[in-house]
Amino acid sequence: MIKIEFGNSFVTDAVVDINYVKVVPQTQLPEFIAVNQGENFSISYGMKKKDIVFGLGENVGGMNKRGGIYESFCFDEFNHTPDKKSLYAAHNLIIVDGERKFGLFIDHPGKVRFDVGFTDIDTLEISMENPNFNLYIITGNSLKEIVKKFRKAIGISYIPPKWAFGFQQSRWSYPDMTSITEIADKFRNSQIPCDTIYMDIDYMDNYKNFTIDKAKFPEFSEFVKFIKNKGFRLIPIIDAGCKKEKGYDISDEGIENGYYCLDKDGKPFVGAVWPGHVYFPDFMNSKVRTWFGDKYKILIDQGIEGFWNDMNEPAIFYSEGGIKKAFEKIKSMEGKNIGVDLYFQMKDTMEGISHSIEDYKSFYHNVDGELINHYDLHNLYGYNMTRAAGESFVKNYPDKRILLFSRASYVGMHRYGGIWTGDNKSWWEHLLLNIKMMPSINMLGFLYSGADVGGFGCDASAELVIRWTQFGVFTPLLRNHTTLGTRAQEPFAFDVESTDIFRSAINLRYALIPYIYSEFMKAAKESECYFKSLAYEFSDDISRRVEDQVLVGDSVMLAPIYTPNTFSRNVWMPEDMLLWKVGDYTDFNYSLHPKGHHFIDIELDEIPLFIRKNKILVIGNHSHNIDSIDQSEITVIAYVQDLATYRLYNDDGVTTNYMNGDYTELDITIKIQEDSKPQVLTNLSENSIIKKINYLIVNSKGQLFKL
Ligand code: MIG
Repeated sequence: MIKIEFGNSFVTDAVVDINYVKVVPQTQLPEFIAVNQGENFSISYGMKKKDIVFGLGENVGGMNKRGGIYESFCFDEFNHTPDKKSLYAAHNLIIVDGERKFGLFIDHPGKVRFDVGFTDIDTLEISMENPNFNLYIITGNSLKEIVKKFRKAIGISYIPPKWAFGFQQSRWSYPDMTSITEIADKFRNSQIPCDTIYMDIDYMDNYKNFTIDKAKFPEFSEFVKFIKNKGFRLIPIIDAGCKKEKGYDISDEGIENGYYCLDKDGKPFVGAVWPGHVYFPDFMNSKVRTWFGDKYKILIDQGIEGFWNDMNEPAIFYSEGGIKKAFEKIKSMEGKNIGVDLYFQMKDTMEGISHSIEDYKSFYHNVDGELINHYDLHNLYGYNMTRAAGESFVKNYPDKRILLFSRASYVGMHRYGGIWTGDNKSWWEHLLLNIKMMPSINMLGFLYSGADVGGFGCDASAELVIRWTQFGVFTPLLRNHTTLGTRAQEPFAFDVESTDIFRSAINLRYALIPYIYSEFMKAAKESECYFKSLAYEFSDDISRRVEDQVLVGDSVMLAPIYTPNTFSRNVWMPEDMLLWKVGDYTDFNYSLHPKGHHFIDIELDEIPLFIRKNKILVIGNHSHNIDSIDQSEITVIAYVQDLATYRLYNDDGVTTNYMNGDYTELDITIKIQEDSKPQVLTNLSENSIIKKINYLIVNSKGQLFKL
């Protein structure tokens, strides 16, 4: 990977391992990349007809980004419609996969625009308002190799505790002890596994970060224990903005120490979010990160073990200055005959007060004594909020894994936490968007990620939540979440039959933990992806164009259903495959299919799971939560033509001891010669937690061997 510096770029700390980077002068820019110094600074590449363009992480559009314009500008975008150009993240990695294969990472904290053959069908043009940036060029023989090189340079992905791979339930909000307890009991009574319950903004005292509303939770730490005894962990939300209020320690301390962002006059910048007026911590300042990060301890001391960081683009409903101007404008219209022009002006004035560029340009960060305008560093804000928490966890609790994920992100934040994909809607289109986004997000190292299952905005039908959950079974972060005032969408919120289907799907998730966790951990350690597009592993022309199937780890392919009233679909099998339509996971049924196009029936209660040729899937048992799973028995499910091997990784799931070699690797080898019985070999040791291994091995003739 080579690095070329343009102008004087801000140090983002996205790339951390310089061993993988060679700095070269601009004169060594490869001849296929052109630099254009127009009104906006841009670089461009002439795409070939067959080039596929992957990347951009969390954004709209497909896996192949060709034909669209995308912008990196972290934004509180609650309407993920196809006309949008950005969501909450700035993931400036783009990979051209054609005869020439290379990746470009534009390390730049301001707005970056990617025109991927929209304006001119064959031109990839990347432009910036500000010409100070570092360009990284990554070459390799395959998409996989390019991603791996890039990932090595940006550092190892965040590792959550194992219980964070359980099913998680959220809504805005379960506001108090009664509602949370009720949800916990409903999970247990309906015998649906679940590990966590989320606390959205209403748990706080007047939306003040790190406080608890005493009326709703008189004895908070007792309540945390009470819920934990039922087998659940509580996960509170933390917002970026801190309430401006004399006497609130976080407000006061921040002001006394100059920890908040400043306006042009050097006074603390005041915006508004939930509690009305707020200050924004200056996360670009390392002292502020330490200060804010250590505040999480207040909740950790009360028994909390995980957090989600929200509104950190940052979202600003309005600023003091912005709303003043808006009122003046509206007042000036009062009494006038409001026709088309004024009508739209009035509407735009009110809508324009939120997340306005003018506001983003009106405050400053103190970076080592130098004041830098927020707009120029905008995309680093959420990243550094999550970094604040992540760094403080490592410092204060070096042995413990704490769950952490964020809404906004930039490249490099994957070292500190995961991401969820923000405010989607209960639309089928957003289930498909989720499927397409997962491989892209993984390329950036955000392995611990997922969408709001069932959709955040709007009311959801049982069928949508079922199909979404059936895909979510495979996303590391599996959380059902919805907004204020929508129809209940927990797995027990619909009819009895739906509840049964949810139970089977979620039971499968828990049974799959050995595989999911093993593949996740190996992906993190080896700078690999957990979710992959087919193009990642297969180079045939059809695999390269498939947009609605994904690979999960090394052994599994998915072809989810993502449209209503749909009970069959086309599936491209890039090689011979075994299909297991999973209803009840204890019932192994299967069919073999040769490489090619297939039209497959899939009932509402079935999850189609494809096992690749000469690959192995390992499952265990479900339980009501991760901690209580009996790990002594596993079942190896394999489709073997001649030879299959698998390495099952495991560790204690809660400490960081795995970093010092405290983990286990079970090697499984299965050999089949002609029609004979499979030969099985493992390195299982006597002191292993696993005491019994069952085998379900299918050979190329479709014969099943149960050993
Ligand atoms: O804009 O805290 O994306 O998950 O429920 C609303 C309330 C603010 C946005 C988050 C969403 C959360 C909600 N928050």
